Amino acid sequence: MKLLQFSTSHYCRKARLALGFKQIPYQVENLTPGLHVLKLKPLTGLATVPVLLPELAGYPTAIADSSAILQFLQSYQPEPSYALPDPQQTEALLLEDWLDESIGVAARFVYYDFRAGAGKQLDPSFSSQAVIQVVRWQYSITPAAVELATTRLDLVLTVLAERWQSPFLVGDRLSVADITAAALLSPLMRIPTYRQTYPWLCDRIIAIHEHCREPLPPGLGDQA
Ligand SMILES: N[C@@H](CCC(=O)N[C@@H](CS)C(=O)NCC(=O)O)C(=O)O
Repeated sequence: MKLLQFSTSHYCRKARLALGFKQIPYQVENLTPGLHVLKLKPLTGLATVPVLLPELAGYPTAIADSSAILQFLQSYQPEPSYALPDPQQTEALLLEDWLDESIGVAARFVYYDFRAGAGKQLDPSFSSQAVIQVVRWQYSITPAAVELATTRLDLVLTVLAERWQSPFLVGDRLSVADITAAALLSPLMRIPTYRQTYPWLCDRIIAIHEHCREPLPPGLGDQA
């Protein structure tokens, strides 16, 4: 299988965590932001990564969207499973959707705002700051939007502070909710105030990356 990705994308991290959990061998192809559309549009009709190419006879050529990829992987190789019995699976899927549609976007806003301001010294090079400015323009990352995103993150972190007291967000084993939360909140690990205020979040993100045998995100472990 091949994963088309941006190496820094937290949605691509989600797909890699699922592949790692299932121990499915795969290759990655890192696309160039901007040019990615030329490759993706004809394949999927969409412009976003991750995209999984199963490269197997009898399977779809390309699967777009991280949630669709996780669903495909679960049906392609049921064990080890991140599916729960119903109604827990429905709850996990609802959490996944909320995290995908709202929290992943909020984390992106807060992260790029940090990288352009207080966190500029992480990489002040012209090329890095130029990419950050393009992303801020592309997604309309304005101060007002960052404020709304910060409020959204406060809500999710309040909910998770209670739910992640046990190792898993839903049920008694790892689900799509855990994989999604660990991936989509990982950009916050680059921001010292989040690391300091939410040490339990660092612990959960580390534990899930270890469970899925995926290298830790920047800000945690050796890459801090
Ligand atoms: N809902 C999608 C969101 C993926 C997404 O937003 N990917 C971003 C990178 S983090 C992307 O490809 N952006 C490029 C673009 O929108 O042209 C998923 O879960 O896969």
